Amino acid sequence: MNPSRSLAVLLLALTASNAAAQSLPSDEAAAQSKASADKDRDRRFQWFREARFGLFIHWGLYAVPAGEWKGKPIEGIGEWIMNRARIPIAEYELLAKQFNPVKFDADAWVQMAKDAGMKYVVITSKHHDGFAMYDSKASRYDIVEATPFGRDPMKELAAACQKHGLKFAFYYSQDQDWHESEASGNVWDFPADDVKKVLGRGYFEGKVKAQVREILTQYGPIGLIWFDTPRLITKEQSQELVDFVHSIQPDCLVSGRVGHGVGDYDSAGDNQISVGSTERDWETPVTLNDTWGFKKDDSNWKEVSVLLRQLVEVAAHSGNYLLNVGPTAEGVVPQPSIDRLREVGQWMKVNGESIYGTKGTPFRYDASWGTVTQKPGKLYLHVFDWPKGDLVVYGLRNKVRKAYLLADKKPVAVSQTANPAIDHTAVRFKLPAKAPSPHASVIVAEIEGAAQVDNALLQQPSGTVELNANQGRIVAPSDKPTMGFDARGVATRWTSADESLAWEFKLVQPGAFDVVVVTSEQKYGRGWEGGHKVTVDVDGTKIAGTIEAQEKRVPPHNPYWPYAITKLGRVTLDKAGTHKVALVPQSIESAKKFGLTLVSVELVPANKK
Ligand code: FHN
Repeated sequence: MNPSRSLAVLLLALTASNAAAQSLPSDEAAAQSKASADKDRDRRFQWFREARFGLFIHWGLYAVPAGEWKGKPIEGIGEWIMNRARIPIAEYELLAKQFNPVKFDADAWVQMAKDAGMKYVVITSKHHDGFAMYDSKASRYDIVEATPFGRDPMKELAAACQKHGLKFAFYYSQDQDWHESEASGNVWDFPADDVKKVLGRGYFEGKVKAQVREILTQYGPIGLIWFDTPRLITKEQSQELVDFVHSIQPDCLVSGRVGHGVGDYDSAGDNQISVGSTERDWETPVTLNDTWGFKKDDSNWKEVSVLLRQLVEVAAHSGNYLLNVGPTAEGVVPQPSIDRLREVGQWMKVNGESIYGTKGTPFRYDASWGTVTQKPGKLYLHVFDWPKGDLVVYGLRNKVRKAYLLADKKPVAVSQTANPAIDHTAVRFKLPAKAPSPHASVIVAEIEGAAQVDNALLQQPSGTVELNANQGRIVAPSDKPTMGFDARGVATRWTSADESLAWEFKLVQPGAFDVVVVTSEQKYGRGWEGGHKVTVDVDGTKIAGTIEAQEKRVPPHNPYWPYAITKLGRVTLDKAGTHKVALVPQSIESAKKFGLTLVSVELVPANKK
């Protein structure tokens, strides 16, 4: 077909489809356009949902001081050294002269990511220090012009990703730029910063958009742009940036941290492992130690078991896990990072099927033994705590056709029981004595039909009843309660004693239970408040007490947010079936504004150690 004829045919088709859309009743037209938007979104997100696991790389001039300035260690994350040590621009700029990563090997980095089972790489094209780690014409403050290295590492990384079949993506700090007076963040060189209300137009057009154009035009297809720390940016500017990205590469995804909820997908807080099953695409960035950019004295490396547990839990809530490395100024990925990624990769080689392209758990909550991912016709049971006897799963309604261990495909015997009196079902898996993996062992359960589960909150097979805050019903005098839930599902802004939480759950094994209230400290153990007077009401029996940290518990998937445990008292429930629990505060201490940071109310079998 000649081009003018094909244009005419296209126009005709468009006119016809417009006419058809116009003749539809408006809600039908709206439904049609939503369906086509959803289809397009599914197409754009296909690789992201398939991937589930990516490599984050924080690499920049901050790797030179590596956490130390003028002989003194500087507290906090490595890439923030300019800010934390209040380093004047003129002094920080000199680091460029020392930045010569002669050991940088793009192929080795990408091979490392691939061997770890990662499917995409996101690297800092410009972090808050304002230095471009690629060949920028919009600013001379860049790796090619300002360093002895003189190469564009992003060109090499883009090529290596292309070669190894990984998606390539960029981080870009759009709001904080400590090198620029019109951006946010630098209050030591530009003290007027704190009175600024918006990003300067000169900066936004001349640096941000100019550089975003460069990173979207110089390196081939870019999987996503990871904007970060929206502060001064207005909603209009965030939207402008999203539209700008899409105008250059329509399929490039934009991270939620572009600001104001206008990104293509949500970004959880740093190192936060979300618990809420979500329909929206999301991702969580995680550090291997405590820093993002290289810091020579940070040796607080996470254990492989913690990393794998996080990866699984994120996938079990339909999210992506973006795990960070901070290479040195020589271009070397620290050995402890390489070692951990290699081990994660060994697990992924065996168990990747249970992560890639899966959807989150059909259950409303994670079980005490582990969690679940799924594909059509298959449930992947990720068992973190390998049971001594059988593994019992409550609440699955489907018939299980067969089950096997993912590691060696050895069959697992299954039996299913039902208790119609309380509308309860249980599946029992007969497991070998030894767990296939010390980290997370996967049992594949092939089921008939789409997964169907009991929507009630269920007592765990271990006997414990775990009532998570975000599964409770908020009872408040107003329909706009102050309290809410963070990405971890923890109650936040619970500062009013007029607000309470209520749950209903199904008890399977009656007995005596200790009533335990689990609250969470804020990140790194700071910011917890106790002293709240509360009552836990179990079917009308009231158990009162004060929230205090009688014990600490470090949740394996969220090591930066330790829990405080308060045992309030004991209650006996002698009938299986539905029961009611409410947590009603009498007074809440909130001088520090944290208030009652509830994780869960637990009923723990009284004889359990
Ligand atoms: O301030 C940055 C930080 O340096 C790092 O880049 C992380 C990664 O998620 N994002 C910001 C803090 O949330």
